Amino acid sequence: MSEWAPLQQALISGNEEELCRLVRQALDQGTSAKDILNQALTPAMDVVGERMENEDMFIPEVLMAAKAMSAAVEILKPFLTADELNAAGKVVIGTVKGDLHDIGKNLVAMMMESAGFEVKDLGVDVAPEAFVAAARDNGAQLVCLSALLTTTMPMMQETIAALEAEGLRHKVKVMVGGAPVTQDFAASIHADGYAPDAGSAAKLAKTLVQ
Ligand code: B1M
Repeated sequence: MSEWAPLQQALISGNEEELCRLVRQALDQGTSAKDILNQALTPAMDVVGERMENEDMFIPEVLMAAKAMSAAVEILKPFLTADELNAAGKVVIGTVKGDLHDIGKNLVAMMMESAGFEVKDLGVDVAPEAFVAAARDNGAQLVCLSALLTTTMPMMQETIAALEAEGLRHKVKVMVGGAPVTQDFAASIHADGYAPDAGSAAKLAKTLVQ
């Protein structure tokens, strides 16, 4: 059994109190924050993502794991450099204009943060120009668009067009998702990627940003 197993089990089961206790204990024993993050927490969050994809874990359990991860990262933060914390890359995420659904988008943002991305969450009802400005100002490598309504899906295409018009399209990858969105739709609007759930979104983000 790996030395990290108790810590990883606490994270996967969303046991925030136990996870924080184990993280503090590991730090007290001289383990580096970087090792705790990279060797224990991040691989455990990958397991959460895979279980979510396979429907072995459900939304409330994933939210508890993500909340435990955030609490653990807060403990580690003072010991980590900015590069170690946000090593995976910079992401801008939001729900497209006209759409107020944010539960799934928040979950995707949490999973991306847990996977080591620096995430700028623009919220809901985000206009194409706001995505463009945020991508430019934050030096994002990835723009993530969420839509839950069939009537707001075309706004994804408009956002991609706005990135193109501003000359940013070749600098950023675009990922789309949300209940009505499909791989075919993503391909039809020339998005770089589509993910059906938050676990696979975080995994795909790593591939897209490489
Ligand atoms: Co709305 N709503 N809603 N709603 N709502 C749906 C989406 C609907 C399917 C319900 C129905 O009729 N059966 C329907 C859409 C029909 C359609 O377009 N075909 C609908 C409608 C019609 C509406 C209103 C128009 C109702 C009205 O006012 N007449 C209105 C629109 C408001 C607006 O947006 N302008 C409306 C309003 C609302 C509430 C405000 C009441 C509330 C939203 C609260 C909130 O988000 N803070 C709400 C809710 C809760 C829902 C349902 C019930 C649940 C959505 C949800 O949160 N799911 C929904 C029905 C349903 O889905 N069963 C419905 C849980 C969430 C974890 O899943 O968001 O799919 P989801 O996210 C998943 C994946 O899709 C994926 O990962 C997530 C986690 O695994 N994912 C991504 C999401 N974004 C991603 C981005 C990615 C990758 C993956 O990459 C970038």
